[in-house]
Amino acid sequence: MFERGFTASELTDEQVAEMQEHARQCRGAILTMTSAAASGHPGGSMSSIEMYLTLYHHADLRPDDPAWAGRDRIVVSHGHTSPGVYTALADVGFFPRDEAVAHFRQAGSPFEGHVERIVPGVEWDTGNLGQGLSAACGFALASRLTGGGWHTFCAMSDGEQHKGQVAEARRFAVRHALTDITVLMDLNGIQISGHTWEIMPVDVVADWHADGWRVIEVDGHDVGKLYAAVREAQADDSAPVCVVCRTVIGKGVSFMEDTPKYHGSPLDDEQYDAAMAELGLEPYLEETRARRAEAVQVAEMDIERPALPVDPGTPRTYTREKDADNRGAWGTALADLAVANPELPMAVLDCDLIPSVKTAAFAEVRPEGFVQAGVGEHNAATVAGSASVSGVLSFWSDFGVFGVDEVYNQQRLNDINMTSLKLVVTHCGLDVGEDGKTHQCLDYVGAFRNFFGWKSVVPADPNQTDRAVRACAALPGDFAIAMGRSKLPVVLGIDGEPLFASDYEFEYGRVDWAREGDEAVVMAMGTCVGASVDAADELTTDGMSVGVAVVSCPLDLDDAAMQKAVAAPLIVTVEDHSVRTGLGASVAEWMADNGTSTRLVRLGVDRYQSSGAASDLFAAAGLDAAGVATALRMALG
Ligand SMILES: Cc1ncc(C[n+]2csc(CCOP(=O)(O)OP(=O)(O)O)c2C)c(N)n1
Repeated sequence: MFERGFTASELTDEQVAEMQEHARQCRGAILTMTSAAASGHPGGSMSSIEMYLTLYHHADLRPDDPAWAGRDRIVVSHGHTSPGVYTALADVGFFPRDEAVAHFRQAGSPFEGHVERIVPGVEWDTGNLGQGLSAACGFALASRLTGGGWHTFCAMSDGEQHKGQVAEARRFAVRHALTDITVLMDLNGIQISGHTWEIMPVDVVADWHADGWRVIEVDGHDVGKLYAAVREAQADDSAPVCVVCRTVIGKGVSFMEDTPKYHGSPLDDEQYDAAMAELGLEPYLEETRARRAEAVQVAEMDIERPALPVDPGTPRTYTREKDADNRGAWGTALADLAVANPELPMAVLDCDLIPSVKTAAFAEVRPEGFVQAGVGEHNAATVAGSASVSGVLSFWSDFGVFGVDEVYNQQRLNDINMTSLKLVVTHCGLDVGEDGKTHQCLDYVGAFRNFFGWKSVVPADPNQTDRAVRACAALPGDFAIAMGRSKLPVVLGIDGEPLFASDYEFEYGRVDWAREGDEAVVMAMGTCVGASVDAADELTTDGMSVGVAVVSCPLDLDDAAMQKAVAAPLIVTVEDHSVRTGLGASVAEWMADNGTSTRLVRLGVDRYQSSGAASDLFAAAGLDAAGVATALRMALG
């Protein structure tokens, strides 16, 4: 047993010898599990193993209570070295080692090819290289905002130092003085296709220095020196510290050492026997293969998307007397939430768009929760995600094209990590206006359609925005609340009163009816609702009966509302979104799944439009009131 919290000033000779023995046993386990699975990454696992043992033996963790709130957070960014991580976690008692060795990379087992949170002791699913340091920044930020007081460690590889997101995260850590992050970098000089200096040379020491980190270099296989370096790094409050561990891939088995092949190739039976003999260990591949046929015994971590106790405050009501924009309503609701929940840790990530995404009011009332990430969206997406699983109500606001399209894989990885991020994207659709094609985010529903967890909310006016923001803040899971840029007329009900005010409550998935009618139903989303209501009113004046359904949750259609809509002979969907993948696609899918054959006309965006006033772009795309009315008249004959 070693003391936790890096309290001992140094390792004794006996402890060094003990740790070396742990490392030897772990190397044998790494080779056995990868050979039994006939896949996996033994080389980097063997170069990183002393790093992992140092962290898991000495960080402030409770292997018998892996979810203990005050634990130090350890993120392993090079998730392919899972054999090293699993054997080190087992070494300190998180689960029986045999289970991980026998069931590595086996269908149904938690011991997946890349580290996953379902394994006790793993904090963040990785494997998409370059994202781990950002996750560590989110954990460190959460420690500060919640007062949790934990230290955050991040293990990284040298291959991933090519990635731009790593540089974004380095600068973010320094900008926010996240000095309680310690990085351990496995500098083994090898990646998949060869040596790092052949693939893409990176001067890691200079890079980390240049961004304001302190760098300590150490022999990553000398457990005594490694312990001392990490202890020194952890205690340093002047800057975040990167401990560069000089290592050898495949360390401990001569024919594997410094050989790129063993980045990702397991040993065959003959090589395995030779390697185990060199390590001085008895082979146990046959027994492992036999155990592989047995059921997995280990208890997985029970992971839920967190929901925090949020007081929604008092909703605001916007009226027709003064047009307002949805983004202004979002910014005001956000500041209201901060005021209504003074004790609730909140973070709002910004990527240099304060005036546009309307987060200034929040920054005013909760300056410590306002987190500037600069033009570093990949980092911001991951920071916001990991903070959201650590007791922080976490928002990120950006333009749609940056918060959705720029960071598709980061949002996908957030989903896999069961985050509870509230993404508020403005300037979506043609409503971005004069910024033109490059800024037209036309897939804010379609992109999230591909993920299994994300929910998409597209409010119709400032009143619905206000209530949706307050409601989503209290819900578990990832929500993308998408809106345009323009000021919008408040949507009125048939009684002439604001439809989304008074006793209206936002309920995820519910469709709201702005008009009733049975000759046709217009199903409209977001910015297009106002024009759709105007068009329906125009046709009603001409004696036709046209209903308008306001769909704010296009990925989860309300069955009762759909049954009502398909009772009409015609449905027209209207959206400021790609007509291929948004609301129209959802309605078509629902109709096909439910065997209905109502005529469907889909209005939306079918090409990137030019740069110009949003009203002109809507008119050109047939998405203004005149365009919707014309489409209705044509379809109704
Ligand atoms: C973003 C991303 N791009 C590509 C890959 C594919 N990939 C897996 S491991 C690896 C090279 C890794 O080098 P290093 O992390 O230094 O690993 P080592 O050989 O030391 O184990 C690559 C390119 C990936 N996992 N993630």
